[in-house]
Amino acid sequence: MAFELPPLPFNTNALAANGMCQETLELHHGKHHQAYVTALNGFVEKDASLQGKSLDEIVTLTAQTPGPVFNNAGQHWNHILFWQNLSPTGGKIPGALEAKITEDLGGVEAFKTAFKAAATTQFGSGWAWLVLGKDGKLAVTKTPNGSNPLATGEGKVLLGLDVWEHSYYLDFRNRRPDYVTNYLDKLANYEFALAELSAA
Ligand code: MN3
Repeated sequence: MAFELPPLPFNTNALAANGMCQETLELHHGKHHQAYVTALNGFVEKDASLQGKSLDEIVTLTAQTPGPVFNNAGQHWNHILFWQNLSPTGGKIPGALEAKITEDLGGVEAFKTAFKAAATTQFGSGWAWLVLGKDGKLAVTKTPNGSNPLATGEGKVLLGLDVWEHSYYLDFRNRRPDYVTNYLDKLANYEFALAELSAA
């Protein structure tokens, strides 16, 4: 069973008023994410040891020797998460999540400061994450390129922000910090993060 590009959970113009335009979503989902899926399927087709494995299994299996299979599997995994954690009504932190953020990270402002620092200091391409660590506490982290907290064993992902240039260049040009701030204030689906936290 080949891997498939999941549909976006909103229309491609649904985030335009919140700082992510239709063209960004069409290219990012329809071209970039699709390319990772196509490449991954090509590798699986040629490698019997990968056939029948779940995406999580492939990411975990290839994490120790990162190469093209890991990069494309990781990016497929990351983008599946990414679309779910964007919302046209994003930016509002539910009370139960805010309480956990305050307890573990020192408050919403401290969380946003830490997340912005992770996202803007990730040199080159990569991702910033809010994870529930194995110690049961929230943590902010970052990974390069196609890696993620599943690969690094850093815990369960609640939010992940793509900081590859293709995710923000049409909307924010070179201003990655503005893209990150906009994401935290207007796009981040904190309801999704809370649902993931509650299911953990
Ligand atoms: Mn991307």
